[in-house]
Amino acid sequence: MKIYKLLISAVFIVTFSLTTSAQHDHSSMGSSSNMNMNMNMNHNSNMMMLPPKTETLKVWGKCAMCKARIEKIALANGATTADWNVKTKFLTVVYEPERSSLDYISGKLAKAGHDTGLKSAKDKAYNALPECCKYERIR
Ligand SMILES: [Cu+2]
Repeated sequence: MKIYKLLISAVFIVTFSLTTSAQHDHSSMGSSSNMNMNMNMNHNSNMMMLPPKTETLKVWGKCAMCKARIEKIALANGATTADWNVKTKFLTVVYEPERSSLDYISGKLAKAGHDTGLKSAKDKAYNALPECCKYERIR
């Protein structure tokens, strides 16, 4: 009778541990398939259009000519809207992440002689700016 009880409890323990490990397997499988689903969803949304990004970048410049130049460069390089504030020296751009980036626009501005918060212009590019545009360089 004692042996019988022991057997039952052994069976119970084995069943219990099997059940819990099965549950554990199940939940880990569940979470990994959830992860796959999320990854697929991200993948799908990457294939569709991501929402446009609005970002602000410091761009050194001086005058209305700078404003026209800076905004034109941003618009020519993927920005859908561009607004440079002559007082604050901040450029606000809206762009589609698939088509442009702040880094990319920044590089183009530096090439035209404008230092930015991300990239410094080469001296040659800065020197090529019209006299009225030669802003005070900070670096
Ligand atoms: Cu200027």
